[in-house]
Amino acid sequence: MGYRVAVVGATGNVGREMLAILAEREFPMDEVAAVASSRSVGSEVELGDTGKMLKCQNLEHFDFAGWDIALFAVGSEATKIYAPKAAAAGCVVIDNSSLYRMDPDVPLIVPEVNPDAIDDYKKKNIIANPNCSTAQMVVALKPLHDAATIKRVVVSTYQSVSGAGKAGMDELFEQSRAIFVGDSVEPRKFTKQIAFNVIPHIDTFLDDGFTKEEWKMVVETKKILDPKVKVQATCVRVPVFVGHSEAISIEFENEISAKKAQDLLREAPGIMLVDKREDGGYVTPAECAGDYATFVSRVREDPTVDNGLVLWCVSDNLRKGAALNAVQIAELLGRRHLKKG
Ligand code: 11C
Repeated sequence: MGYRVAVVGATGNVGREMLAILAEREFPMDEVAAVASSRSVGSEVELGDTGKMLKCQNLEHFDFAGWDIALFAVGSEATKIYAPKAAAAGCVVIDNSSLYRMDPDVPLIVPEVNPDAIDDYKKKNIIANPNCSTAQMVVALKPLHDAATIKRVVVSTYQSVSGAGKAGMDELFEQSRAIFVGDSVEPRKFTKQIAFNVIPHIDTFLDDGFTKEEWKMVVETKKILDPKVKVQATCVRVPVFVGHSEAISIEFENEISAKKAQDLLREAPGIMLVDKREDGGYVTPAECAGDYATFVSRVREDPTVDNGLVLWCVSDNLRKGAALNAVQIAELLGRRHLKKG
């Protein structure tokens, strides 16, 4: 016996990956529904590459009663209306938007890092999925924090355009083409030209000069990993289609060598260490797209602080950063709370 699972936002970048990953990981499902806004009603999406086509159902009229789990991948506005309805109907919502992440009654989960926090999910029947740039970072930090206690993290991100949805991907493609053929480039989704450029601005500006994306990395890391860890982030959009990269500097309470960190990272769940100190002995986003792992490379000691390390971390932002983490949460929920069969 399996679950009845609804994927809400099934036609978007993340929703499609959710369907693909449910199929790839053979999540036990008796039924799966593709749910989307009224614009997509009648269109079909495939369940991964199983050949099984799902007709999109209208979110406005979808009855969540009798459904076990809903994976939400719609913006905060739609989530605000429909997630509480689903939760009240007895369906556990795993939400990819930022709406509930900092709600004290909603667990914010990365299964490799804080699985026990899921036990609180019944307070609202909602579980939050973190921001993509946070998810991969905390997976890399966890084994190091357990070994030597992290005091402070300084991170610079190199985030792909798929983090901004299909419109972001289309804009990179169209601007690249326009530049090649000598046409003019008009930014639409992004604030400046993204093709052959980098933009130090993701999400809205806050009063202190940081952006909301940077703030999310601070507060979400504290909630998932440890409230005592200080984080300072600069988030940058780069002309890459899929895969976020991060250069992370970490200061620890206790001594930890690069060798010890490599040994810990090699064994840690969800991590693939690729760290040969030679040409090409590291991972780039072009190689991580479509993969599950959080890749770590270039682990080295930071000679400018006591007990410091620096590393490079890359992951598929649509997978570990969104859809994979959501399906892993569903698997964890199934193992701990919603047992079937
Ligand atoms: C980006 N990280 O790359 C964002 C996308 O809070 O879930 C995901 C935003 C979020 O633009």
